[in-house]
Amino acid sequence: MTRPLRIIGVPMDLGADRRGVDMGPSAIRYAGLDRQLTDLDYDPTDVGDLTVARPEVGDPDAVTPETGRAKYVAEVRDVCTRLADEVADTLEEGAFPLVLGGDHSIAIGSVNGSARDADVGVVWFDAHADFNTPATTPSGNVHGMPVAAFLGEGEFADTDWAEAGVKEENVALVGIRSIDETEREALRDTDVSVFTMSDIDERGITEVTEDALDVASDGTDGIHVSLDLDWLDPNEAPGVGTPVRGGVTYREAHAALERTARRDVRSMEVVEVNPILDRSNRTAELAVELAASGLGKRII
Ligand code: B3U
Ligand code: MN
Ligand code: MN
Repeated sequence: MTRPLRIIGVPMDLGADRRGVDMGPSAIRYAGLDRQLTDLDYDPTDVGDLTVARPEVGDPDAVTPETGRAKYVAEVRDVCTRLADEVADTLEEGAFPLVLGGDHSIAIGSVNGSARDADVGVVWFDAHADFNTPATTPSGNVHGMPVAAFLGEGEFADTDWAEAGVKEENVALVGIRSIDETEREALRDTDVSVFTMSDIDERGITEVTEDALDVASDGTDGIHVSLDLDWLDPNEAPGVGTPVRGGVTYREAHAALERTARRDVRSMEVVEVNPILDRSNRTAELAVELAASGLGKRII
């Protein structure tokens, strides 16, 4: 039986410093997403891209008492609000939401949509912890804040668009190797599980991924999978805005997503593909392959 799935493109680059990540959804589609999904017995419907304001229109330096320093936060909020509706509608209609970024700020919308009518856990595959707030951010970029945002940290507390009602103890960050001192301190005060690259070195990707999936599954109705392509080593995924050496290998990434597919995944996003910085669409192709593994593709 084919399973209905919706592809939702979010050509967002307002949460990141480098232009080009707005072309991620096109590059991922061009890399053969639809065909992969059809081969996997999904029935994909591509709903197209959400409209995202051009950076020239917004005010990058807007600082308000509510938001502190968060570039283009009004525009990010607008996109995330619409994305949350789209993801929630998709789930309500019995389809699987697959969100294509765009920078990682869009996760605020995806997680809110996924968690609107259910208890959701989150597995966050990333080089970065994305746990800054407008008060701690070194860059002002909202793509460094989505985990703090959907957990309602700092200025995001009690917001109607950012805080998603997800429990800290159901959030697992995996593959982390670049973390700001303020993020480290803030994370120590939470129940978020942080699995670093050192953990993967010592215990292996399978064990670490299983632990992360247990965290996200414990007492929840399903898992939201957020895959930032800079999770991988830049040798594998050169087309990202903020590459960090020492990431997971091609095989480790597939192994992790294959384990993920065995669980109750209810929504997924692939983000931070930047075709301008890529080599022959390699990173977008990898995003397609890994999405397929996460959605149940097996070698045999
Ligand atoms: N932690 C830094 C850098 C960063 C976070 N996420 C990405 N880069 N992609 C920041 O700006 O918050
Ligand atoms: Mn990220
Ligand atoms: Mn990252």
